[in-house]
Amino acid sequence: MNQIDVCLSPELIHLYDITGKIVVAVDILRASSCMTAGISNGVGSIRPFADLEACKAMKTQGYVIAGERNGQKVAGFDLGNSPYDYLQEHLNGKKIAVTTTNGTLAIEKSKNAKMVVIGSFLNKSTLANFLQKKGEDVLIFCAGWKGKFNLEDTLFAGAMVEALKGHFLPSCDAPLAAQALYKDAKKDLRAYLQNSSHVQRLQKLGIDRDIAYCLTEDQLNVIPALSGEEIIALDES
Ligand code: 3SL
Repeated sequence: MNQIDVCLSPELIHLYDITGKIVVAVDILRASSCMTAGISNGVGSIRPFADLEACKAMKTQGYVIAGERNGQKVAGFDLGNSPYDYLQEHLNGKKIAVTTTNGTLAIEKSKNAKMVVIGSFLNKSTLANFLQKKGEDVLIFCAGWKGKFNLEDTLFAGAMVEALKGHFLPSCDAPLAAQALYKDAKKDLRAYLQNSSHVQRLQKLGIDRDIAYCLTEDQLNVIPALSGEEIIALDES
């Protein structure tokens, strides 16, 4: 049986051999949710950058540039890091270059994987079905916050472990812990996360509607995947 594992922070990724695995990069609030929303909205491609200046420079190459640091839109960028930014109609077919505090770093650190896909509650079941069909070992890679554990990414990891139980064997205790947390939280994810650090941070910035959107399960049926440097919609046909 294939194995499923969970890396709880980019600081721990060196402990995992990702070369033969499908990595699911996750930053529920909000980078991976934005990417899922954008690809579902018909954005042509999304190019992640950990480095802010490298991302900004993509403007001269015809990219729409999206930038977030500490929850806020970076001055001079076209978009911030709200899923609603990515749902704008005029972005259809456009190329976006994006940099965020944690999510784009996790993607950058995933590049040696066999395949990198983008996970969020928005596309949870579509992704679970895809991973089941592929039959490869899977690592759910939580972006966390500046190297630290965060609850929302871990809950999503647990949701995937739960969705894939019977098909994948947990590799260590992290998937078991994530699954237990998700089972505890799933009745009301929003309430469970009320005291979590990033929900508190985003609430202070007045962005409750992003939180609600990002925690809604199974709204979208796309699988954003890294192809070279760009995230595109995986063609499943
Ligand atoms: O760190 C990130 O990648 C962001 O998703 C954080 S925020 O939700 O935009 O603050």
